[in-house]
Amino acid sequence: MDRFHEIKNIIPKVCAVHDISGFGKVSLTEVIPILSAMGIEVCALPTAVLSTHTYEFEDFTFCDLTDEMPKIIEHWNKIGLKFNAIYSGYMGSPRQIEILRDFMLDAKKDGALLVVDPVMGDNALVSGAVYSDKLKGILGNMRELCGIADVITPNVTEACLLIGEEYSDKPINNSTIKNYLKRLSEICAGDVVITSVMDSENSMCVAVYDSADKKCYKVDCGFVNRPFHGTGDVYTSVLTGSILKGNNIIESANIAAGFVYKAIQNTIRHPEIRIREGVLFEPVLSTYFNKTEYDKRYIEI
Ligand code: PXL
Repeated sequence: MDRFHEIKNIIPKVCAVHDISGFGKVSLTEVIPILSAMGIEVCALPTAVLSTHTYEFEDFTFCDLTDEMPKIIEHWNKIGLKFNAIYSGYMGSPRQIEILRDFMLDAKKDGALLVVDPVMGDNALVSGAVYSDKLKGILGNMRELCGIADVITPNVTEACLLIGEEYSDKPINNSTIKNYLKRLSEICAGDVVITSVMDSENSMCVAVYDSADKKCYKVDCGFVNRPFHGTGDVYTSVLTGSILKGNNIIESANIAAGFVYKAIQNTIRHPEIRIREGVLFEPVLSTYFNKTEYDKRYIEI
């Protein structure tokens, strides 16, 4: 999967296709600072502008940018922009996914890495009215988008939606994890990373299918008995940056899990921070990416 290093930019350029939610730390307000701190340039292709994200907020504003997207892409084509990667997250409408698919297929011909986070919901609750109303339309398109990706990063809810499995909040054993990974790898030809997997009553992990060696892994995320919001976008931002820096999928999944763990530890020290405000990842940015070695948190399953 080295083709994306051949695209000649002074530093890697990632096109981030996400919404911008003004408050609450998800999507672009996480993707941009994290990838910048990793030494990667972010070009933003916003899908929507919201006042806040949609989890635990009511009456948020929502401005759909579907009609802007082709215009932005056309301008970029005109000035000859080439991306080392395209990383997509929250999409506001099924039509946006079609626009994104064509954009990704073009970039793939040039060798771009395609990372798709099929953002659709969490904890079985397809969170927020924005999600639930549009889910039906989005799911089919999202599945198709996963089909062209090099890496997909669904959480367990999204993994179940994609493979047509009933979601359960009970812990999942290794053979079920492997079964989900295998079925997702039939949808996506590349690597599969399932986030927020509860693998026992008191531990969480990330499950990884490495398409190069056809092996399954579990990356330990520790356990915290309090939910956190916005960690999926933090995780996939670090994962994408790490792959672009030359690490393989399991090393990258490991580095990303360590980053989220540290951000959560910071957040726990401040119980006054509400779930909907997201995690305190900012203090971790200045030190975490300078390290040459990271604790190994993964095992093969
Ligand atoms: O990736 C999470 C996310 C992104 N964008 C919006 C959201 C959420 C999760 O709640 O509401 C608007």
